[in-house]
Amino acid sequence: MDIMTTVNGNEHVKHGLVPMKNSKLLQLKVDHLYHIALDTEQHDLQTMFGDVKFVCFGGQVSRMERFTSFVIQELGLQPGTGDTPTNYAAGTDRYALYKAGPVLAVSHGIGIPSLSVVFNEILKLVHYAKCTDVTFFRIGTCGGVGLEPGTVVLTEKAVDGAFQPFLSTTILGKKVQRPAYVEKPLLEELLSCSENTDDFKTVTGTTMCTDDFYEGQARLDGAFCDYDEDDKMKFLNNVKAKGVCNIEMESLGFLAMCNHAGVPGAVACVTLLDRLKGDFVSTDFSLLKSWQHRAQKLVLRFIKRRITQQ
Ligand code: R2B
Ligand code: URA
Repeated sequence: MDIMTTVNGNEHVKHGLVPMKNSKLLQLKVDHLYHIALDTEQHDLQTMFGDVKFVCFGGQVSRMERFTSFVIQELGLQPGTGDTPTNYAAGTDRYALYKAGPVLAVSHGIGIPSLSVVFNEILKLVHYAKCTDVTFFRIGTCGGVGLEPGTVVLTEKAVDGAFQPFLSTTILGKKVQRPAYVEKPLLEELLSCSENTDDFKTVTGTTMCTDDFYEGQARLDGAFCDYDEDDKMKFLNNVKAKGVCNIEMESLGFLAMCNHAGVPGAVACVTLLDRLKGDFVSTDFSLLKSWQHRAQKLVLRFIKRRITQQ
């Protein structure tokens, strides 16, 4: 297939296509999307993925597989031939990639570095596939700050572990800053998908995105900890006072990359615990699964609404 017609072109934006920011890709004969085991020569990406409108990222493979089955069921789609949805990235076990009608579900692992690799390749995939009017979501889990566990938090803006509202990344040995925010209309549209009859709360707020689950999130139960309970609580109370509702590990990278790519993106995470009350995530996995389903439900309502509006 043709790698690409234009780069960064207004024509792309006009037609709702995903613009590609890297003109060097035009010189490639074949682009290998190495970590998702697809390429532009052996796979007809436009036929396989051209109808995708919603790309949903989430940390775990099994969660994204379950989400795909849920989408298939809720959108009344024909299930595939196997017992489980097809993993299009099965040639590698780095990430998993599922498709249900207009929805692509992608696992991203833990942390911004892991997310960044698959995000790059998915962005190129939706470009090569000539997808139009695509919206990206991260559907995840987090620690809440002063919220009842099981609450869904929609990120308004993301900050790093030192409250900086941008992704700080290193390119050619230099620090580069990329802002991470959610477009207000998209946030409001997503928030409007919560319903009075929901058995959980949905709130919006600032998300703190850290480089680590333990010291990075002021836990006392990591292998390393050079601070005490008082230091921890001082920090977490300050986090709350600064308007942070939840803490996780990818929102900043996700939103910064969406913003930089010119793709609308939003983050919906369910809180697994209240960090003002403790450090341990419950090991009641069936309860955790049912909570994780809440953020998925909300995003799926958004998708259904958008589909019926088309
Ligand atoms: C939430 O949960 C994971 C850590 O347990 C991490 O990926 C995140 O952001
Ligand atoms: N994910 C995180 O990053 N932190 C938590 O506390 C829970 C889930």
